[in-house]
Amino acid sequence: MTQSTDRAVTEVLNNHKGGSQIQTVWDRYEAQQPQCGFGELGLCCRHCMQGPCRIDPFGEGPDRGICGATADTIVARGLARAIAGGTASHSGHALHLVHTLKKALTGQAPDYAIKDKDKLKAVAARCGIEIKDRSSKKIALELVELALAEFGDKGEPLTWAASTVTAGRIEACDKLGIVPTSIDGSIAEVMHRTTYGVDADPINILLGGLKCAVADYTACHLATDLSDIIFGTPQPVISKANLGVLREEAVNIALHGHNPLLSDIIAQVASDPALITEAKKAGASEGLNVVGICCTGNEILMRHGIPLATSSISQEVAIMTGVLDAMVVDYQCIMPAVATIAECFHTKVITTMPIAKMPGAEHIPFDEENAVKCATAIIRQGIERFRSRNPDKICIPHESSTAIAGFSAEAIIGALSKVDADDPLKPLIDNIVAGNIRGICLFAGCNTVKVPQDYNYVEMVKRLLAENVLIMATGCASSAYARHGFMTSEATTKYAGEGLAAVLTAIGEAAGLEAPLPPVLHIGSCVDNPRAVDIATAIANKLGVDISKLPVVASAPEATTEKAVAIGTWAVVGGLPTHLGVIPPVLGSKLVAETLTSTVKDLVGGYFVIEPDPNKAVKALLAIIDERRAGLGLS
Ligand code: BF8
Ligand code: SF4
Repeated sequence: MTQSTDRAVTEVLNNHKGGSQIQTVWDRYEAQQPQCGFGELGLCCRHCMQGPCRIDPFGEGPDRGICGATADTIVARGLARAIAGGTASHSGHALHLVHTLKKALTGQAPDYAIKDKDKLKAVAARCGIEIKDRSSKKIALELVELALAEFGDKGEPLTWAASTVTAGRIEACDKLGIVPTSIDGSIAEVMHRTTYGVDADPINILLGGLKCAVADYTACHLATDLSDIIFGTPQPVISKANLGVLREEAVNIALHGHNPLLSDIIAQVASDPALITEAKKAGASEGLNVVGICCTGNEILMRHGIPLATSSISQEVAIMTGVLDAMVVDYQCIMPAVATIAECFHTKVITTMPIAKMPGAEHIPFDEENAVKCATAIIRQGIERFRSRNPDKICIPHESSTAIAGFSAEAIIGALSKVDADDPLKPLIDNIVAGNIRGICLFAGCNTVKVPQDYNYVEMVKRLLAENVLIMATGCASSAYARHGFMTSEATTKYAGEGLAAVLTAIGEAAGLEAPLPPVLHIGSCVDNPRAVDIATAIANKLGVDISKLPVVASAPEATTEKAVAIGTWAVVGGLPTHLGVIPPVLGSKLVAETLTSTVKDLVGGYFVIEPDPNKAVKALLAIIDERRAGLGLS
């Protein structure tokens, strides 16, 4: 099967010099065939040691587990646990930021500070904290305490959720009893109710999953806000994306994972002239070249213009270029296989977090209290490793695209305010009403080995742009569009329909770019998905309708992780019809599948659209956009 539609990835897969023993994610996928049909349908349960239990999907074998759990119960429990897993990841990420900001404010983490005071004040005010003439430090300390309370037993609705969505969303969640009062408590509750002999009612379990997903939204929003406060709110920046950003004459260090707490500091330290001189002394005439992989790559691309090397599914391929001197990882979406592949090259894989170690990698604990010192030590490891690079193993593809990134909600409103300073949202809304922008689609989520890398993303976006749908992207979706050249002004001319192209050109020119805005707006990493909600909420509030009425949809056409499941679920609760291009393990229960794709629509307005064919998916999303336009009385 085709492994990737990314030419750089394919070039390295075909021509790498690592030897025939190299196995990539695609080889291991082949080796797993055929995958277990019970697992694919969600019909296997291992929640107790009497199991594993399997339900026969054809109705000829057992229809209950040993405890009596039905297919509906088992499938619902599996899905709820996936949501809890994703939420735990985002909770850990967000809490790490809160603790570090607290340490920075109390002098224990001197390498971090409040970089964006305006964002601090805006977030604090939104959360009900008094601003007046108070110092940034006092405001931030109060914000930190408020943030910490979101993780514990707050006993009331979570501030980061309640203060960022429409009144209609709060009402819908209230009615269903899915308003979380603790991020971590919601995760624990799902784990509790899905253990042996607790919740057996599939609908009740699913509601627990939806509640946990709202907690996931809360954690993501909190992480985005704190990252902006500590490292600055992204603004448009021009950079490059794809494996061609690796350089033969430089020490190449890839930052891979998620949290900017590590990557932003390394990105800053990499411009230290002393370290650049050290790299040159080691023989790298072009000094240091820091690049990004996965979401941490998006974080440093948006804030520092650091080039993006590749996305999650092709992380091994970055090593197979033979010029990656160090791969520095924190947590999430890091395949244990990278350390194995690195054995065939000179690359040093460096783990940094106490909860994420890997056999075969070197562990250098990253300590926020000595962040710059740790970052310097990590970069020196890369410089040292450069000396043992084998020139015979080099295989750098030439492919890289220009990518304009950094479209935070603030940056988008900023660009719009150049068109109408008094009422920045007006140009956007007027063009939605006039049909120049038929709708908005948020592309989120991962690549998967089950779809040729980026195929669904590219096929879908070409058609949606031609139909005047404005695109926002996060996570590996934004990586796909950056690598395939959709984040350029030229892409607007090439792919956007007439109405959309005219709008993007007008905004781009008013903003002083002398060219159109790109048709795919890079709004961040996966935790940054709430930036899209912020924009949708602002539009909805201005129009006086709920988000569930807007011609706004979401798609995760190549979803992989539990985090993607959690995000997709809160997008649904947020009122967005949400397409999945990979079939999640729920088809073993007609009840669960129907609830997610249909019944939930009457409850929250959003629902899942499961469609592996990208052309059919586009048709379905356009029909939904038109249905919602009609609902608003728009043609
Ligand atoms: O959080 S899109 S593969 S890198 S989970 Fe992972 Fe999926 Fe990529 Fe970032 Ni998001
Ligand atoms: Fe089987 Fe029930 Fe145990 Fe699951 S919880 S493994 S269905 S006995």
